[in-house]
Amino acid sequence: MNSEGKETIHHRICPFCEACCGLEIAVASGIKRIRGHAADVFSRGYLCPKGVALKDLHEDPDRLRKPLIKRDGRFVEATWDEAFAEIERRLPPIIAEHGADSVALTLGNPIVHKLALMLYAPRLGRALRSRSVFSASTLDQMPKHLSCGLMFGDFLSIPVPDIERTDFLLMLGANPMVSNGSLWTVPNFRDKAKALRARGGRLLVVDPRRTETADVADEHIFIRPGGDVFLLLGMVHTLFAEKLVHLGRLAVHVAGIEVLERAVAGFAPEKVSARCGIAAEKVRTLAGTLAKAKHAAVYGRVGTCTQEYGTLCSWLVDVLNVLTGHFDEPGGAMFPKAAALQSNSMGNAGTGKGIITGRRKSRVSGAPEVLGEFPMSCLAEEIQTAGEGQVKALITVASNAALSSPNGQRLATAMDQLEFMVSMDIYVNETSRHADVILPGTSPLEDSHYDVAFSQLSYRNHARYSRPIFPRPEDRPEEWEVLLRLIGIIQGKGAAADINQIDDELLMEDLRRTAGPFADQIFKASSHRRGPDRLLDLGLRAGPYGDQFGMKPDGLNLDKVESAEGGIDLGALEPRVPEVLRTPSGKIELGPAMLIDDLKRPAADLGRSIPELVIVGRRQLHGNNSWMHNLPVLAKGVVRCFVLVNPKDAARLGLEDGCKARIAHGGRSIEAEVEITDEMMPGVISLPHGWGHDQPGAQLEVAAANPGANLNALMDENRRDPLSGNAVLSGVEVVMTPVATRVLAGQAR
Ligand SMILES: Nc1nc2c(c(=O)[nH]1)N[C@H]1C(S)=C(S)[C@@H](COP(=O)(O)OP(=O)(O)OC[C@H]3O[C@@H](n4cnc5c(=O)[nH]c(N)nc54)[C@H](O)[C@@H]3O)O[C@H]1N2
Ligand SMILES: Nc1nc2c(c(=O)[nH]1)N[C@H]1C(S)=C(S)[C@@H](COP(=O)(O)OP(=O)(O)OC[C@H]3O[C@@H](n4cnc5c(=O)[nH]c(N)nc54)[C@H](O)[C@@H]3O)O[C@H]1N2
Ligand code: SF4
Ligand SMILES: [Mo]
Repeated sequence: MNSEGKETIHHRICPFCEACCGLEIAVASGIKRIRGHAADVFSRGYLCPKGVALKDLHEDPDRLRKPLIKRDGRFVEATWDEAFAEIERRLPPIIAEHGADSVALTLGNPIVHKLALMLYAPRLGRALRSRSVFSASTLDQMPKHLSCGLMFGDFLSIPVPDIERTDFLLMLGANPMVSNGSLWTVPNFRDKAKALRARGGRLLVVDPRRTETADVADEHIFIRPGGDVFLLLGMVHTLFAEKLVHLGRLAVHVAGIEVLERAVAGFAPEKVSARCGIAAEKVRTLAGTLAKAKHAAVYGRVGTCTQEYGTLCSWLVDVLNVLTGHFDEPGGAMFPKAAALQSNSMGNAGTGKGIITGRRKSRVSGAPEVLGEFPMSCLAEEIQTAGEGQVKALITVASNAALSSPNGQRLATAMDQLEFMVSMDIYVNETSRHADVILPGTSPLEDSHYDVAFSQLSYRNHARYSRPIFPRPEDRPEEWEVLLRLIGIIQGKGAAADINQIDDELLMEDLRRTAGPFADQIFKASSHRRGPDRLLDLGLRAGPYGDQFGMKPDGLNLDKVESAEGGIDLGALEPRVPEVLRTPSGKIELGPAMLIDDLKRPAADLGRSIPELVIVGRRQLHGNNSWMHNLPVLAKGVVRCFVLVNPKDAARLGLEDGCKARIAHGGRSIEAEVEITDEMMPGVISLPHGWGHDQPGAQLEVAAANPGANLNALMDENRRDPLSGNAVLSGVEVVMTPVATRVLAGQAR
């Protein structure tokens, strides 16, 4: 820890995005400097502007340090004991009267970026035993979980491009130059793309916007929003029609190829061309280039998931990888093998139970459960519709659903109809302002960290751990301790229950299930650690590189990972088929019945007319979804919530650069400033999500000064991919009209 005045250097993995950069933080009675950690084995010194903003987050006066309780409509500061007492007073009676399902849980994106939340939020879910669980996954990547679950047998068996060895990377609906990668942990994409091209490889981007990533690519192709399924089907069709299918080593590990070939028969390039906006010949060329490349990978992300055919797109991306012989091969799409807690390296290798979805249907819309959750976009109706199982109380954990989910206004109204709401959050923001009790999280610099999720999605295998940099104020519990307190209350043990005992009990339950007769022995093995660190140590020791509790003395444990400054490199990705598979057949399922059946929808949709104007989203380097607009270093002097419009559309609609325009859909509208640019495909406009910080009662001083427009105010809560429940957040038809022709001359953007 830092001693007053004297500068000390610390290392911390950045908690903000999936790139998981190693940071070097200089401390001398406060944070002096943040830069990339050059000796980090994984990110090698890279960082983006958000990494530097960790200082502003740590010091943000709006970041909550004390619990808040709402009294007579106003938040007042409370002690932790008072806050838990209030929860104990109000939550259990609701469960007693209306049952566990009446308490909903929403889980937000930052959970995966905090070890304590990642490992203990699921424990809260299990203790609650409510079916009313909702998360950011159904606003983001549930289609990929589902397609991978069906193909490979585990929701978390998600392949990533082996970028350092590939010759051809085909990227759809992703902009890693800004997002820094997603479901693919790949810090410093720019240099990796540069290296790919320098060795003669090619990067091709398919996106309705000529993005920052398209700018560093060899080629960019515009696609009609929501048209990816048609492009991908046309490519698969071509592979079969032109006899370009080459399974290679995987031939004996693949099932369902005949059913797949039959199912795509109606999607010849000529048939799909109009719906994706790409010439038939181009569709064929793309398939041919992919098939002929020595090492290639197809990668699709947010743009391919947040649309009505999300699961089909996610599936077809990997179908293309498999059919062209690039799957599970160096330079292709490969499975990482994480050091700790990766589900597909546990249990029997090569076969398993596969996945099940739809064990329950949501009460109001009948949406199927996937990965134990219902679609986030169903939450409002579950609160507002009376009847058995109606949601009466809500616990949010690092979730800003009121801004991040479609038609958040309806959800905000619904939140005010709840009998009780608790938010675990670091701000009073658009969501937590509706809560009765807010339980603040710690600063990332006050807790330890290890990327359990992202090491399962990394371009290279590695193990890296960060210690806390600053001591936590004594009266402030860590977030896993807060979760255990809530568990104690839900279990009827009360707010004052011994959380260490609860923690031990929960761990023993897990160990009895996973380690059987060795449970007691393993329990003792990591008794020198507490909480998430203990779970992590056990995960590392039992993992594929682990010391196996002494049986492999050279193997990993947390002591070893902790003492390796800059982390431990575990090498390039290696082929994992068939060991990685957990399907009942022990094969890669190319034609799962659920997906083949769903092809009826695009087949019926081939002739749909193209709307005049649709809206898509985008991300911005200086923010992170909805919650980093309050950090001065990122907000400095710039207005960024612009709607991008193609010049042809601007002329047709009478829009001038810098003017304000109204964008309307479904009887709702927002206003945003226009930037005219040919980087947009004609007929498509783009607005970033996560803005709209003008809600009364939020305490976000910096963000409120430049609130921006909320894209999700336009989105429909009823539009989903029916298989995964993922919200449709892209390609929504809108009407756009100028509000004022006032040109904001000279304004900085
Ligand atoms: N239209 C449109 N909507 C989208 C998207 C889109 O592309 N277009 N993208 C979607 C995607 S990919 C995602 S992941 C979701 C995200 O959806 P959410 O997870 O709901 O949203 P975030 O904006 O990430 O908000 C995170 C919340 O966690 C809080 N928080 C931050 N750090 C901590 C912490 O350390 N502890 C605690 N307890 N709380 C913390 C923040 O204050 C904030 O309230 O948004 C989705 N919404
Ligand atoms: N700076 C920054 N980094 C972030 C975040 C952030 O908010 N800011 N958010 C983080 C989160 S939670 C996530 S999930 C990741 C997401 O990371 P990415 O998946 O890279 O997401 P985006 O940058 O939104 O890129 C999505 C692209 O899809 C395009 N698109 C929209 N509709 C379609 C379509 O129908 N088809 C195709 N082919 N393309 C389409 C959009 O124009 C956009 O360029 O980023 C993470 N990193
Ligand atoms: S790229 Fe992501 S992980 Fe790296 S510094 Fe930026 S926000 Fe942090
Ligand atoms: Mo996300």
